[in-house]
Amino acid sequence: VRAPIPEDKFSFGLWTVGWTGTDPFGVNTRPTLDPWEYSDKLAELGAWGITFHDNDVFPFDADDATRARIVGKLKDAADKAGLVIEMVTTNTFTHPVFKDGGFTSNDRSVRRFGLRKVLKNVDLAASLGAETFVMWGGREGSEYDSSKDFHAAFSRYKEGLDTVAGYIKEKGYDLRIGLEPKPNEPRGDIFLPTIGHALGLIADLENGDIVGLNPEVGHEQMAGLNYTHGLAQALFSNKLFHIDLNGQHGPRFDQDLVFGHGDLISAFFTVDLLVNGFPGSPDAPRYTGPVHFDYKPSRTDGMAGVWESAAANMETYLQLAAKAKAFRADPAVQEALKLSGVYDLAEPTLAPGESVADFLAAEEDFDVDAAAQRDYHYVNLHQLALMHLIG
Ligand code: GLT
Ligand code: MN
Ligand code: MN
Ligand code: MN
Repeated sequence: VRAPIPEDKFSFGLWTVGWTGTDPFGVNTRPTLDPWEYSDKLAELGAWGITFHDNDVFPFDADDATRARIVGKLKDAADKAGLVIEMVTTNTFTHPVFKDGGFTSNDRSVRRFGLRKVLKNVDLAASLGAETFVMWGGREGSEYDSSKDFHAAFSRYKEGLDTVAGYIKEKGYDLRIGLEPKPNEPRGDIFLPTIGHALGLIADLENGDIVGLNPEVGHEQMAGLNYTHGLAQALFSNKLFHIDLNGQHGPRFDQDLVFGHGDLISAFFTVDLLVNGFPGSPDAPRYTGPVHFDYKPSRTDGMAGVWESAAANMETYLQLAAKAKAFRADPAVQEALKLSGVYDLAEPTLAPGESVADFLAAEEDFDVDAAAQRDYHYVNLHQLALMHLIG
């Protein structure tokens, strides 16, 4: 498989390769580098872009001068390395002040502080030319159902999102918000646990036109859900603004493995959707944004392992992309897709101009028994995919 090129639009969060291995049971196993050391190395590996939280770059309590100095240094390094800063996000989860959330804390003074931090970071994102502003509400949630007025919590979440989206519009920034769902961890239950929940809230926003999704593989799989289905529904609603690719083994703690190191066949069909689109719906929305990896180099790896695992994400994606292309181009697969009726689903159920009355009155020859016995041959089709994947 070929080496990554800028056209692949591979990007990485600075917090991914920058994770030093601290977890709830142990301290760091790797040193902390400066942000530009991570970005230089990512560029060398063939990445096209980087992303970060405000506090991946400058400390939580940095004054404006310090903030500007450090950000300027990173921006220079990114420019020199030819890296795009495609997404910026805000850390509203590490500092203890956010232990009950940023937008949905029961403490109003915390909510006002959190909203200011996010708005200030919107200005930064816009000034750096980022196109997406991710909002992962990691601490928006609860452990105890007694602890929140949930109606008020959703009202405050909505208020916060509408305020940020309204501010972006008012300033004329070329920025869209990507909500990132996650079912749990660090909170017992996080608000907006899945893609579907987020789509529901977005539909209730006043400024929802610039609010979409940044779905993460592992987060949907932690909820036992199918990531590719989720991407498909987000695309259907024109809300797939950004993606976080990684690996996960079903419902358990958030593993953030290398892409493909979890459910591999699911990863194959995710890439198939991304590079080939929907098989029978050529006019359907397609994802054209960055291929962003949000993984964690395992704690058992050292610094060499950090760069090996970063490269592994891109290598896996490129390998799966090549296989997905070959899968769709294979005449045997095309035959199988037809035999399974995959292309037939795109045909509307009612005829053009057919009224419900006409439809109900129509006398149709339909052999229930024959239709009930139809063999869809889905297993054979899936086996063809598997053979392309492992062959
Ligand atoms: C945090 C989380 C990730 C999100 C980041 C964006 S924050 O690292 O675990 O899944 O994408 O805020
Ligand atoms: Mn994750
Ligand atoms: Mn994560
Ligand atoms: Mn993520």
